[in-house]
Amino acid sequence: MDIILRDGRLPDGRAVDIGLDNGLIQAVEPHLPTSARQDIALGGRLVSPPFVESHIHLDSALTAGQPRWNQSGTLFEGIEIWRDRKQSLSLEDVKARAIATLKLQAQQGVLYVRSHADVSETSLTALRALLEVRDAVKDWITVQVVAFPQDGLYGGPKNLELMEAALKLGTDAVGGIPHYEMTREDGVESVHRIFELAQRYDRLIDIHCDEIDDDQSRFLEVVAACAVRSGLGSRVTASHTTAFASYNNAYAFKLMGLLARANINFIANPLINITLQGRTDTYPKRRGVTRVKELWQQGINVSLGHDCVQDPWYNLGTGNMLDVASMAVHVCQMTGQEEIAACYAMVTANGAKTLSLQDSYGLEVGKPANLIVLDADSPYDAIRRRATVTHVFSRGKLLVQTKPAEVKWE
Ligand code: 17E
Ligand code: FE2
Repeated sequence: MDIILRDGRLPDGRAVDIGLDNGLIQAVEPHLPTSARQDIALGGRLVSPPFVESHIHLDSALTAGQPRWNQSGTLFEGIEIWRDRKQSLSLEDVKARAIATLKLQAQQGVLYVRSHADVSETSLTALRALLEVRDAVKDWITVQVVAFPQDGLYGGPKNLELMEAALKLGTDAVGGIPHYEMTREDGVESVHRIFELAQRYDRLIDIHCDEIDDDQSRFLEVVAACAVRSGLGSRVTASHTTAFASYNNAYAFKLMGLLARANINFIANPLINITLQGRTDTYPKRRGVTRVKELWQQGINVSLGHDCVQDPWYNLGTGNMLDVASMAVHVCQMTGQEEIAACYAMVTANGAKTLSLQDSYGLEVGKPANLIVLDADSPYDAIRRRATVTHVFSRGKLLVQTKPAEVKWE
């Protein structure tokens, strides 16, 4: 055996030794009698599958304040600032920021990332750069790229053409933004077009859907209906869906039935949407995060994303998925023990399911040897203290180590 991790604790509480060899998990047992080239004593610490960042915009990461800061704190001012910033993109600029962000994520235990790439920019620089990055980093982190028409599929005369060119360049998924199209009809039409493209090019779907406080923004039902009719189901993801938090309960109840039938994935981005939404409210002020707890109670797959690390929409962000899980626990009022465990699953296994990577993800014999060790004894403890990820193993090798902070009282 190449590496044995001794006396670790799995998220479900089981105490185990884990053996890694040949890039795969070879053994997960209460006690491994064999010896290894490298023996690492975990002392009962949490050993977990890696974090999954199911929703981030790597093309705009680390641009906060360029060319100006978002004063209103709204999605719409963010889109305007980005429209200016993206005029000066170069491959080098996007690649450098994306790789710096991926390193920040990986050192905090993220080994799977789905990034949106804005394709409403005539040279497709953001997209080309992220496709190059996806390839350059594949030996240590898995990246999926979504072709995302930030200015709307019908917001400009060239946007549809650009989307198709992006798919030909090899993106993993088709994206969309129906609530930002000029009319409701354009929004509906964009969803139909996205499904058509996904089927023609055999790609996943991940749509920014109803990211607005308008209780009349109802593109989620269109996405769900298309998922049912096309049979694409679990290959489809609805991101943000913040308007769902503003729907009246009678409609929400009816919609929930359709969603369960559609079998689509949801991604909530609680860090950013708790700050972006509710900006036109006085008091009471809405939280603007989708109905995470109720979706989870229905057995629907929900994962969580950071969305942004220091960009025109959110000038904070650390890349740490425990920050995201902690914010979900608070905003979605998921403070029960099972609910906190569910929020941990939303930044790990549920994220893998959203990315359609569940077959190669998890701490089971025969799976790729991607795993992390945390300075915590349970997912609850990890979220509560935003525990340090002490070891990150990727493709069977130790990739990064971090020492927890040491406190010394005099
Ligand atoms: N673009 C968008 O439409 N929505 C967001 N939350 C971000 C970019 C970050
Ligand atoms: Fe987003």
